[in-house]
Amino acid sequence: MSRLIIVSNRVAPISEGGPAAGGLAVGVYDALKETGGMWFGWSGDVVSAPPDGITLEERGPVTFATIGLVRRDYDQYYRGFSNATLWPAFHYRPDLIQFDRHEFDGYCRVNRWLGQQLAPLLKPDDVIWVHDYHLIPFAQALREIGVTNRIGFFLHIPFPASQILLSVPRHRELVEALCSFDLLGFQTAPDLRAFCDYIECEANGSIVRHASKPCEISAFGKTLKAAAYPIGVYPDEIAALAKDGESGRDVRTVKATLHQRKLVMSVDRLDYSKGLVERFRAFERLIEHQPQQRNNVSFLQIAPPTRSDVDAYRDIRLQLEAESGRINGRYAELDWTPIRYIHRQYERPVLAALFRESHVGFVTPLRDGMNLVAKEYVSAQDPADPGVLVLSQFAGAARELNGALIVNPLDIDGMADALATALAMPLADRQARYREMFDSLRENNVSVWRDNFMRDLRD
Ligand code: ADQ
Repeated sequence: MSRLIIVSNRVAPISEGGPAAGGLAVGVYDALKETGGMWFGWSGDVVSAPPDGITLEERGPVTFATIGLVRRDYDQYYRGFSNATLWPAFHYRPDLIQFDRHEFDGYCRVNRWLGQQLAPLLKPDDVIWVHDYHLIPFAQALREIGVTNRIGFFLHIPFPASQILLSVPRHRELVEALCSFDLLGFQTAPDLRAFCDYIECEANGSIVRHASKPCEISAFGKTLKAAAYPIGVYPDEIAALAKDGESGRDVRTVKATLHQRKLVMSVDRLDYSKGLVERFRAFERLIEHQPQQRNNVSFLQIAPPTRSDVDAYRDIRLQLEAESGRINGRYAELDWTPIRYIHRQYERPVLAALFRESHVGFVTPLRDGMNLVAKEYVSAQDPADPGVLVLSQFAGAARELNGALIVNPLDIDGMADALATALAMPLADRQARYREMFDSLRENNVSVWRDNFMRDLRD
């Protein structure tokens, strides 16, 4: 079989079977090991002078190919256009979009430069799979220098409705660039629909739709295919990690400090798309309106900072610190802190074990392509005494996890009510919901996501 070449902004720091590896990284790495191939992307280093070339590291049949970025490229391509323009726009926050034409030029320039670095390493029958919004112009860049290999693209974040996308200057160039891929993958059917709507209504393109095959798109003088491929996890592996971690130090500490109280838990990157402020307020509403919950339930929010050099991320951090301080100041008692807000990264086995310990998984993003935390929470539960997932209707995962209590993350009272329902839910109901969700996670695990995408790309 032909080699697989994965291209992503960052190359995952894989230590085989190691705790840092998330579902996506493990799924993609598995595919690479099966077919042999290469994982190419930014090393994560900002370097003082343009790098001499790519650093290659062989691990069995897989080559990790990484390269540093100079400060200007980092600022324009990564911090600028990717994270201050595309990320807010694609998460339906046009109010947060910052656009600078030099950053857009830098974004396109870095994509071309990365393409030029990769091209000499390619073999004629390699299949290339590009990931995420940092690399929208990557296929176009490769085509311009004569690369004819099959190239697919998977968008991990939502694809916005046309009216939102139109607020991004140069949107037409972005969508035209997307049409240089052979296959586009989206997380959910609504994301695919939003893309098709742009093609038909804004780009004068045409679409042939099929019931169980990717649709065929003609636009900008190109033809390509597109479909939804919801990303999954490996639920059995997560369940095993969670069980193993039950007696670990961190879990014992949390249990000891809970003193039999119930635990509501959330884990996110600290990002304004994750709905953290609204979530804190919903927990406050619960203890405000239901005094019997006070001193009987604690909320643990784990959220390590990310992208802290983008303004909007500094703002959300300050806002959350203020909210948790205010709520705790108002309700805390000598032996009870309502909200435990922890600003750091935990390893996967610890998170899995904490998920298993908690009575409610509270996952309420304002927008999210999929949200793997929701799937990991369900996977980690004890089948004999599972917790309840409270999930935002705006997470891609809400379309699959039918046993969750689905909430609107802007409806603070509705979220507080869902928390109360979850905390009081009888065992039989919890078990039925858990079983349905676990079975569906097993059926649509991350291998299924990867294999379906690769089948359609090779087709
Ligand atoms: P993210 O926005 O990062 O991913 P999510 O899917 O929830 O969102 O998390 C990705 C991984 O990071 C999960 O495996 C999770 O366990 C881990 N993680 C999150 N917070 C953590 C923490 N505090 N400590 C340690 N690990 C943590 C993007 C899109 C999502 C999409 C994924 C995959 O935004 O919508 O689901 O890609 O496609």
